[in-house]
Amino acid sequence: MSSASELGKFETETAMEGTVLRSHAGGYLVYQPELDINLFCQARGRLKKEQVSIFTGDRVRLEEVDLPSAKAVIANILERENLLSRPPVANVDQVIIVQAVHQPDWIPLVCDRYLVHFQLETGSSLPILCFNKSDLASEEDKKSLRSIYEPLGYLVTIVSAHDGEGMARLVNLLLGKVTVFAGPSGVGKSSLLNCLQPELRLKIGIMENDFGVGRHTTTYSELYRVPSEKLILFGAEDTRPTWIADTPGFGLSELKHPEPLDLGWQFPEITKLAVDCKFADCTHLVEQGCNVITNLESIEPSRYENYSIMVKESQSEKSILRDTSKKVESAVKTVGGRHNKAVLIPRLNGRQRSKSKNTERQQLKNAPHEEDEEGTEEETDITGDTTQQAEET
Ligand SMILES: Nc1nc2c(ncn2[C@@H]2O[C@H](COP(=O)(O)OP(=O)(O)OP(=O)(O)O)[C@@H](O)[C@H]2O)c(=O)[nH]1
Ligand SMILES: [Mg+2]
Ligand SMILES: [Zn+2]
Repeated sequence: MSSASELGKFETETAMEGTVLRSHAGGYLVYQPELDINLFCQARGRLKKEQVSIFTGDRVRLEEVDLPSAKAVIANILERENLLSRPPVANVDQVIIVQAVHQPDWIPLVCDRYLVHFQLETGSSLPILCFNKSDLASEEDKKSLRSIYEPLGYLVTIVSAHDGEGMARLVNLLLGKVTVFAGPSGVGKSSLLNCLQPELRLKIGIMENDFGVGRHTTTYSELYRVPSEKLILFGAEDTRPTWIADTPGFGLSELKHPEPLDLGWQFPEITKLAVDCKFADCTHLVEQGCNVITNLESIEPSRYENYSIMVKESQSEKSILRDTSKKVESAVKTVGGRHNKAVLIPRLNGRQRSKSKNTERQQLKNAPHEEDEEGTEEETDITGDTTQQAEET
């Protein structure tokens, strides 16, 4: 990469474009390909005022490029091809889900949760599965991982950032693409980038024991361009620009929560069988005439178990939501419906309600008799709305 001072004064009349590598000190680090330099950029005031979000991977139009200080202003964001919500990276060609075979031990349910999340995120393409730390894995481990996922159409790479095993195949998958490395913390996402490009010296977790691998060592998403000479070292046959986003490991609570009936479509083996189920809204869990249940022996047991767990979770989330909204409905009421100005306000209990003028008059008329506790009263609530309601006893 050239340094700004080497390039001297650069004619900046022509519009320049760049790629956002990451947020940086309240601004952004942007790579400009023609100059082959990184520029520290601030967003134009208008973008800030309009609260326009700028993400790693966004392509932007640059103005006021000042080479000596390597600074510029982001004038606009160019149209995005796509945007992942978690991790937030724009213009992504593919996602590689990185997991460790051991340290931390591979967990099938976690793997399937990540697959579902990224399939929902990307809509079309199947994510690639990358199992790292193969130096800690037995041949049996590797065979069993492949045997679960390859027959379903997933690309499986088994690699070691420590001894370089499998890296040539991984590099060929990366070539010419913008790839996001995503997955749990401590599985070696940053280590894989360091393996490809040792000069990056990315911070990696400290291996404390088999389980306590550094928690969230990487704290922000950053896009790195892998130089072609590095790719060639790993046997790449061409030199197309290759980008990798290293991202922080993220927790299960941040994964997408699909609807129960959408989950079947995220499991290719269930989708294939579901076309012959008796009911269109089959959950494939208990129904009579379910073609998935009839052919259960053709599905890898851990996959069906994970599918069932996710569907049941999603069903119970939905029923909790329904119950909560029922409780909310009975605890609030709508007032003032005109001009879309209806608002929800809490219903008051008897003790908190003030008596309406009519009720007060009625009570004076009836005095000195005791107030009839079973009677009705008009309730005036804090908004001044009057409603007829049975008095609570
Ligand atoms: N044995 C072995 N250990 C590895 C390998 N790759 C990474 N590690 C170790 O795993 C630990 C975590 O690696 P990181 O690269 O920080 O993991 P990460 O996925 O980037 O983690 P976060 O940034 O927290 O999301 C470090 O102690 C690495 O040395 C590998 O191929 N084999
Ligand atoms: Mg990391
Ligand atoms: Zn079914």
